[in-house]
Amino acid sequence: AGTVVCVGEAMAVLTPADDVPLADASTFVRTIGGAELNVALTLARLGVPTAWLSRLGDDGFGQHVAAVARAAGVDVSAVEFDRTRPTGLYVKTPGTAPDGSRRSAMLYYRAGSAASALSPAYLERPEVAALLGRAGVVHVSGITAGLSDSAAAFCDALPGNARLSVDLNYRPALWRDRDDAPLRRLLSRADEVQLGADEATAVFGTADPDALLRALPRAARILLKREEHGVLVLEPGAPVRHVPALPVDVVEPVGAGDAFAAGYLAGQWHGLDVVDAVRLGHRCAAAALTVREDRPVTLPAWEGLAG
Ligand code: KDG
Repeated sequence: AGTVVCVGEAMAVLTPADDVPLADASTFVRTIGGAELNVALTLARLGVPTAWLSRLGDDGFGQHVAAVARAAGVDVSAVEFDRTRPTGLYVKTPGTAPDGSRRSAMLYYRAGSAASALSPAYLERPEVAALLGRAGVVHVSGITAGLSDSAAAFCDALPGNARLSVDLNYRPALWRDRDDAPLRRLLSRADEVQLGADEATAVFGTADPDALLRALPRAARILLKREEHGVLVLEPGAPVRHVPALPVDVVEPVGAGDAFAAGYLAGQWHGLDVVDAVRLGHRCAAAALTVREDRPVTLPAWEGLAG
């Protein structure tokens, strides 16, 4: 079924130690994040041959990100290190929203990062072209299209030989001062789209299944995520199927969508039917929701899950 190639920015993540408010925090826990890297790490855990394409700063954070990915079995041989731009960073402060749900404040320090300099020129590097040439699936999120003008052009220039999976991943902070046309172009090229009902409403003004199928006519499948209610599987000309989510006590929600995407893509790679692949996605999302990290660090490897 080929390699799954995930494309997008990874960042160092700093979280105040001991749940101290950011204004009082002097000690931080360093982890790593970045939507597509999260997907890649979980795919590798689930036994899928996975590569990650991106640019990192030639700095300690970048070296740590690459080392974690490499140790997890993700092919990072085509990652480019930038001597002049830093690895992106974000600061996450877990908290509770007024309705009692777990919610994190996220402060991004990523403008001008190494990954924001992704551009069509990166695709011309021989090792990048070779990896993309043998990809079965290319997975990217809408975040990448919003990093910069050159990153938007990079998304436009992604080759079309592999199946393109796009997770909308709407980040208002990235689109506040930027026209979302690159995001729409990326979505309109996708063979598979994953999006939350709230994201669908933000970008298309509706989360109605028929309207979304009309808005994304190229997509052979849309997975419409309705938070704790589960996922609707939308396919042109086929009945809508509902796959309920698993009930969990949420510890920290960031990264659940990435874990879901990884579980779903891994399920497909291993030959599961769509409903079982979505169920695996739910299982991975549940594991991400119940840890502080941005990815399901407690998830068993594929052999453990399948058994
Ligand atoms: O999906 C999880 C991501 O939100 C997090 O790891 C950081 O990539 C990130 C982003 O842009 O928010």
